[in-house]
Amino acid sequence: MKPDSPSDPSLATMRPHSAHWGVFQAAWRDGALAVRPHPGDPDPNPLIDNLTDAVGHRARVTTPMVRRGWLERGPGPDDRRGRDDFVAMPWDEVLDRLAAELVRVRDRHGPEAVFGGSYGWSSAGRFHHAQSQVHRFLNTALGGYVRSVNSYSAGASAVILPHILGSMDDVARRNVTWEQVVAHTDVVLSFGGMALKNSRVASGGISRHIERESMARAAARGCRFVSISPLRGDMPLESRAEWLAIVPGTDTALMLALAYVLATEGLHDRGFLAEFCDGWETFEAYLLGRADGVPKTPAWAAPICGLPADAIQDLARSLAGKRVLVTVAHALQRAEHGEQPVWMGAVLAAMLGQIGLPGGGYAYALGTLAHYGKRMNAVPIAALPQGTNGVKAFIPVARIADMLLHPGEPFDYNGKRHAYPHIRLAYWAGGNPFHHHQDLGRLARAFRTLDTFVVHELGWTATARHADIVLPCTMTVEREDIGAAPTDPLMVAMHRIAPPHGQARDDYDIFTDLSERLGTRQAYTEGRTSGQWLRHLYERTRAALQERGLDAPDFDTFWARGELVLPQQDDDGGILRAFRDDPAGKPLPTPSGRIQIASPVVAGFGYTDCPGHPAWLPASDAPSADHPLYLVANQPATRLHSQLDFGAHSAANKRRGREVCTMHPDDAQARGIREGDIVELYNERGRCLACVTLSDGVRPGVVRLPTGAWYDPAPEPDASSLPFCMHGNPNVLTRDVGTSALAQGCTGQLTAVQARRYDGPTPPVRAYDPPPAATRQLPQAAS
Ligand SMILES: Nc1nc2c(c(=O)[nH]1)N[C@H]1C(S)=C(S)[C@@H](COP(=O)(O)OP(=O)(O)OC[C@H]3O[C@@H](n4cnc5c(=O)[nH]c(N)nc54)[C@H](O)[C@@H]3O)O[C@H]1N2
Ligand SMILES: Nc1nc2c(c(=O)[nH]1)N[C@H]1C(S)=C(S)[C@@H](COP(=O)(O)OP(=O)(O)OC[C@H]3O[C@@H](n4cnc5c(=O)[nH]c(N)nc54)[C@H](O)[C@@H]3O)O[C@H]1N2
Ligand SMILES: [Mo]
Repeated sequence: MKPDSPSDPSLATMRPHSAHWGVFQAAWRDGALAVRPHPGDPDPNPLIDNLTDAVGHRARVTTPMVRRGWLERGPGPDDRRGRDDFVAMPWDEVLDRLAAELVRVRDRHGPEAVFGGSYGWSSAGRFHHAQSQVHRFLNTALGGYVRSVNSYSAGASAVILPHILGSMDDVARRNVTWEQVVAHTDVVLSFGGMALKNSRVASGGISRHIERESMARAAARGCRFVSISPLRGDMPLESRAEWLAIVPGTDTALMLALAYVLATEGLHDRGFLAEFCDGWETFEAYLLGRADGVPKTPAWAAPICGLPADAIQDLARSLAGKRVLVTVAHALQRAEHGEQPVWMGAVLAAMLGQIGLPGGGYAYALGTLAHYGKRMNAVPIAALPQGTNGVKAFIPVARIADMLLHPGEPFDYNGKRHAYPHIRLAYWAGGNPFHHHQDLGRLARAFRTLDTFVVHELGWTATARHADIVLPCTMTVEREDIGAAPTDPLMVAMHRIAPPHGQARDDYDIFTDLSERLGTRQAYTEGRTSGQWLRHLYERTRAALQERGLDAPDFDTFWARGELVLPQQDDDGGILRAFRDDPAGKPLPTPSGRIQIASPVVAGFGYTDCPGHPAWLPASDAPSADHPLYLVANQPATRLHSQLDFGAHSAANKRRGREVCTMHPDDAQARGIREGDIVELYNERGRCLACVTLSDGVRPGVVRLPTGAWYDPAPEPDASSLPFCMHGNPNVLTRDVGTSALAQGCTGQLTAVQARRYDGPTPPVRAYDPPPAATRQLPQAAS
């Protein structure tokens, strides 16, 4: 953040813009971006500094590029994907070739052979939202595409929550707010913590980061925060939290033991269970051991969780009769059997009887993102309509490699059996599967089965390197857009700050020119330029403001002002409060209309990895003699996912050019590892290097390596060798299996590894260097 004093004459040139990590102001000066946070932001996100040197960085894609093997041999499966060189090509020619390939695939195999899920966060603007753009393009040009459902964020919870409470949106977004925590909560019992690094990010943008001050104010009033996590840093100092350093992946066992104490000491709210819940008896039989012979006592849980039995007992007793808020971070369900802690967290909250009361009950995922715990806007915000998808086939988002490697084979999902479609062409814009997916060696093999892989990117991510056609797109600061999120009152006129880099073009303009070639331009554009779309999309908000008799400036006024404050709804507690106040009149949207402590529907699916009530199911991917450490691969503090990993703030926090992994001093000493050493983390799937820092803020037996370092594989000597990342991408190590047959969510948060000091040669990280460019030896395509 460049500190401009208010008297700085260049202030006038600072213009508003917005990113997922915050609203900011910026100016283009001498080939770099000067940025500073929105003046109203009490706790700005340092991630905005990643923008300063990003625009002209060498990692940017400057011109359309085509992989040499694809150009010379045409579409088809190819082992050279990811290690081939690229040929630069003029826009007209590359779009002619891509249009011809789209037509070939559509006419020969139909749109069910095109994968357009294109998962990813892209950028914050509501119109140039790449994932919406690619969906709209595929719908209008091809009649549809194979889509993906759910997210890497909440793959398990998005499926289990509707069976037990209500939709993700109702349980995470429209539920307990930070205002209520400040005013009412006695105890925040937080599984996975509420790390400020995470809660300063919101999809679509955020203008005021209030989490730090909210926790400080609640703590000052006497609210007690208890953080259950393998990492101390998951709760900010301001919360004055107690830290219970649990063994990763064992929260369900701890919750069961807490429930056991409540149930056997008569501390549970029987009235609440009887009036608002179903299935208590079924669950109680399991909890007390009548069903399986194993009472879930603190003594039973203690060795599983690595916490003393009396600490568990004391914690349980301290909760009864208090306004307790149970939170469960997304991280816990990004793991094998990830449905269980989400469900059991709700059951624990139900036993405490506080669900639906202000500041009490269950706030799934509060503190993991800035769009939770806020009031909802009272007027709609801009969104690009995506059109109609004529293809029925879909996959749960994290089953991408399974789909590509096993076309035609069956998979289970939420009570039904489906079959994987046979994909020939994948189209990605706004996501980085070589960031988000697990077991990257397997993912690379999966992408090699395609005929054609198309990627729009602003940088040479590993995904772009594995593509056949790479189209350079603009960065958010190189175009105009509207910034808004449904839980933030500030709508932002995102001004263009910098000129487009190289030959980069907006995704919208690329799709417009492709649509022209496919004869579907009118359907895609509806006759509008991007500037006309912004005016059109703004109109929805303006009309809603006008209807409420509020200040409803026209577009040009909004644009000149730079921002517009939107009205927000009352802090009404959402569906859980409504249900508590009127259980008969406002039943929950679950099969029984009540909180489902046990679910006959889920039981009826017959999944052994997700039974009909929450249960402790040990993970198969747990530390072993060969791989004795738990790897926590969590969200990075210095960037959003892989975005702008090359940016100033992210780069400044690397060490010796590599990602930093955190290890307990005892684990380091046992391996002869010292502060600042280069270490190798490895298991049966892959290896990676990282620079180590030692800290007693991680539980012994746990190493932390955050996600987001761009994948930088060493050249593979042969096809059978394990991938070896020079930079520190933990997804070479994580496992590519679903959470369960119910949700099939991703399990990237945890895996088992071994670590050793790395004394071998440490080649420089090449992740940001553009791939080798070849000169073309082919005749120009006739177009
Ligand atoms: N091991 C492990 N893996 C994880 C997780 C974990 O905890 N552990 N977390 C998971 C989670 S929660 C998530 S949400 C995913 C995130 O995974 P992604 O959302 O795929 O990650 P991003 O890095 O945000 O990818 C966005 C990409 O879009 C590009 N982009 C930005 N703006 C534009 C644009 O305007 N147009 C185009 N065409 N491209 C653009 C960026 O350069 C970037 O490459 O990762 C998941 N992966
Ligand atoms: N700076 C930054 N912020 C982000 C993101 C980012 O990439 N960068 N990504 C955003 C996105 S898309 C999402 S979905 C959210 C994700 O929010 P989360 O998924 O909750 O975030 P993580 O940092 O992966 O995990 C939070 C903490 O959970 C702890 N944890 C891991 N496993 C266990 C376990 O088994 N038990 C317990 N008790 N704790 C465990 C870890 O110590 C970890 O630090 O974050 C958002 N915020
Ligand atoms: Mo996420």
